[in-house]
Amino acid sequence: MRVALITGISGQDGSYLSEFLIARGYEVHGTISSTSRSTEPQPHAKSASPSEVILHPVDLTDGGNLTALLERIAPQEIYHLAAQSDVRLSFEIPVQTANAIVMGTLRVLEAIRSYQRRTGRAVRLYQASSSEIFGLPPETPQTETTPFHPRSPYACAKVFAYWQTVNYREAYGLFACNGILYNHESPRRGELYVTRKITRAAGRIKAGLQKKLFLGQLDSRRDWGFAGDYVECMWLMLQQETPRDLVIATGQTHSVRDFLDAAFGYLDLDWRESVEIDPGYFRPAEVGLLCGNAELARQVLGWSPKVDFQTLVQMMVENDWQLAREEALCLPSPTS
Ligand code: GDR
Repeated sequence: MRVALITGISGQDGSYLSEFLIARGYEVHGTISSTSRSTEPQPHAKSASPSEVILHPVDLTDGGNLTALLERIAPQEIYHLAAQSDVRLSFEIPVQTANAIVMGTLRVLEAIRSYQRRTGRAVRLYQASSSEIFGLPPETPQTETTPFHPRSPYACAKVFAYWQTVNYREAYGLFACNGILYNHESPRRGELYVTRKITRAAGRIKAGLQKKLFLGQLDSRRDWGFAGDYVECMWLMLQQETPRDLVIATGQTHSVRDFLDAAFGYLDLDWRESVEIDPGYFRPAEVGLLCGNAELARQVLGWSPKVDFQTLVQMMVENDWQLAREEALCLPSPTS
């Protein structure tokens, strides 16, 4: 039986990835942090059942801890997803963000190197890179050769993690690769990311549970895909003969306004009646437009996204409209 370890398994991607791997017969282990913040995406309670995933409370600030875990479970594949992944929050807690991403990734790489040296067993590593490393890109769409221009403490940390992964591959021959994933969403997305914040609010406004939705920059454009599609790439990248860094994207870009139109429109609502701008959500440096070209992933992995923008929005709105109706049913009636 193949054994996989997912760091940060309690997030959206860990949830879809663990389901994906279990369906392929893997024994799936996951690390969870006892210090994870409320801004992290939701636990995967609704997906892979806890009995099918073996969880290990591992502090990624303690490298020895991780090496001991590798020796115990002997994974062939490691998916390093753990991070502080909220871009806006990274401006408020840059040091913790760097600790989690920079040192967390380095510890994973070092743990693998020392484990391989001692046991002679090969391990493959997927490193969750991000389109945020392009920040203010000189070209659109971006490819694997587009220069990086990170625009947040989060993105700067991700640039370090990217190059450290490349460095371990080149210096020590590690099978390690970076998936440069553009924004990927789903009904399991954390509620502080803009898409889920919008679909949650649309459902609650429709159900009469909420009146206003406070947002920041509505002109930002992102290449939004479906997280369930993207975890397949993580796995495919580790099944190749040689490790490669790949851009994973849909090639379509939409603004936050477009997302509002689609989400509120699906429930016959006009978002202009509910949305107010709160400058508190503006970022000190904003990433205005990201759009990826995943042609190389298509050639190398034979992958292309299955879920388009409209379907993604519908999927999220339907889920959150249902949640809001359940929430409304649980509320005491005004007369009781
Ligand atoms: P992003 O995702 O920063 O692209 O990073 P997010 O959904 O947070 O923001 C997208 C855009 O929407 C604008 N925006 C708001 N964002 C949030 N969160 N809340 C708001 O109220 C709001 N109003 C407007 C933002 O300014 C931004 O321009 C995500 C994360 O998952 C990263 O971890 C990952 O690496 C990248 O995607 C790829």
